[in-house]
Amino acid sequence: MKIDDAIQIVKPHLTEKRFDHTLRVKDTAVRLAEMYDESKHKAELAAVFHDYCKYRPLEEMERLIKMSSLPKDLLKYHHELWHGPVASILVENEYGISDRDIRQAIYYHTTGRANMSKLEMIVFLADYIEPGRDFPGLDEVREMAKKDLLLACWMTSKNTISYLMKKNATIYPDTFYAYNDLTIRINGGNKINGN
Ligand code: DGI
Ligand code: FE
Ligand code: FE
Repeated sequence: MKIDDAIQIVKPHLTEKRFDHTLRVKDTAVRLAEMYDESKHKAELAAVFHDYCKYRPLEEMERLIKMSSLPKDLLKYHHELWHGPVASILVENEYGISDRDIRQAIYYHTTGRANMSKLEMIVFLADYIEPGRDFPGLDEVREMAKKDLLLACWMTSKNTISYLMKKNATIYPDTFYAYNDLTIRINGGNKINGN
């Protein structure tokens, strides 16, 4: 699919603010893809569709989770976690985007997971560091994104878990799996001290 067509498809599904966020995630993902030698087109397409279902009615997402092969435990967790998995199904059903790498990057953009591919990490990180975001500690992650993709994703995952725990929110297993897996992958190179 051509990127301009993808942009026109998602636009009516998003608010103006969310659409602008999506375009910034796209540009950030392309930059990361260039830097880390990943397919620019896949990064761009996954980024354009990553929040495609952000504003779907909850009942519609709930129905799709129940009817599809998506894990039912999603329904026990916050509905904020549904839009990635739901979009990964709808982009295929509605627009024939069957590329597994792209669909996984859309699926896991909120939580991450163990064993993220380079493309998944790029979309996960681009969503967090795009220039419109303002989280505590973000500049440090932006700097790290220029040097080390794994470490930048690890910081993202750690910040997200800390933020959620401060709010007493429940944390979806994949969110923890992402953090643990990234820690193990990084510690193979002894970049963080821990146990
Ligand atoms: O869709 P965006 O706002 O661009 O960003 P996102 O999809 O990364 O995240 C949406 C929200 O989901 C964000 O406030 C962080 C939150 N989140 C991420 N992992 C978890 C989570 N919320 C809960 N409750 N549990 C998680 O594991
Ligand atoms: Fe999202
Ligand atoms: Fe997003």
